[in-house]
Amino acid sequence: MPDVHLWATDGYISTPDGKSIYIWGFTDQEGGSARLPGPLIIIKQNAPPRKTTVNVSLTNNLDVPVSLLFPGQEEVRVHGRRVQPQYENGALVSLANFARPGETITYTFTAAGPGTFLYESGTNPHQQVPMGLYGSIIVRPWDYEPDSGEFQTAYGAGTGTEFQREYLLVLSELDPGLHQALETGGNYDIRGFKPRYWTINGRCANDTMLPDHAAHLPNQPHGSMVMMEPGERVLLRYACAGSANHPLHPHGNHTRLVGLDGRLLQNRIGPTIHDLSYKRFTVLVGAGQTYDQIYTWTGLGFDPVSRPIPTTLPNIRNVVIGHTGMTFWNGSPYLGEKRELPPDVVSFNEKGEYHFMLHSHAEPEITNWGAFPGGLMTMIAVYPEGTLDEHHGRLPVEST
Ligand SMILES: [Cu+2]
Repeated sequence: MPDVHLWATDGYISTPDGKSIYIWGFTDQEGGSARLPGPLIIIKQNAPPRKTTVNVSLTNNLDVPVSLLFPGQEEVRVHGRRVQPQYENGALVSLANFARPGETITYTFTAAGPGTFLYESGTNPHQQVPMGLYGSIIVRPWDYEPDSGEFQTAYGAGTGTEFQREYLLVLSELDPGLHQALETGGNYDIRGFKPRYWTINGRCANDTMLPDHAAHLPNQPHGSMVMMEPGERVLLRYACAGSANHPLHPHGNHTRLVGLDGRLLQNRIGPTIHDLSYKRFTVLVGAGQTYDQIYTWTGLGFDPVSRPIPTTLPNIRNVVIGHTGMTFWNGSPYLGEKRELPPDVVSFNEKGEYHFMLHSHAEPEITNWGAFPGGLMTMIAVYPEGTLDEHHGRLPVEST
């Protein structure tokens, strides 16, 4: 039975335009700073008929009450009793039992189905969730087995959800006015909420493309570069912890939606299986929702013999070789083939891979306080076969 301990506390995050923003959030380290998003909880289900019961203890180091909601999980209890909305003097003060400042409270739930889920504060959620009190949960099917082909799946063997690599992108948006007010004791009217920053895994572009555990982003440990090889099935998990919907789309190929809110898009009526998965160019990631998708890059129009270059050749003036002295161009339009670059030109391209965007189609969301590029934007990098390190796109079987 997995046991998780979270601390609600405060801390600071960085934005690529040099700001430091005060947040509330969760950490799994006693005495640690708040992280954005909160620690990822990964649970592998027990083989049926055994239930998968999870204990989450919450210690509240903030000076306001904090609680946890587990949307999509079943039998959520606190100290053995069903979780309840909390009232004081007849007024609703929390959607769930809460921990007062300094208290520890233990929630228990049953992870009844595989998929991607959120957890977040249910106390003043309009304030506490945008401040950063949210995180996500991955539930793996009981037969999950990494590197096993048919058993490395999102929803179980035989569900058509096999994958080779997986990436989790947790979205949110942030109004610095709210954060400043809570840091300094100022006033803030939530009805005037106006986001200036948009985050994937707690980072704004271009920090989204930096590696996990980048040293200068200690409270934003997760990047969101999607790194893959041609033909691989990549499981893209989107989770929207914000209060707005965000239209995300990857370039290259469409995604196939296989799961929504932790529900496999499949109907089983007797022996008949109806496949309800569907392909999308842009997925409108709804507030509070999660989307599990399979993405495979084939290269539009790519054919190794008749059309080996699945792209229009860039004009040489547009490949940034020259006075800037650096380029993403690898010297060749072919995946994996390199040509010599002019002297003094540095290429960021490692192995002759292709880079293209995955971003929000709502243009204000790809800025940082009005400056492009920023916000909900990251890159997909397709590496030549056999050149991408195995550790990319590998999340543990279970969190420890
Ligand atoms: Cu685009």
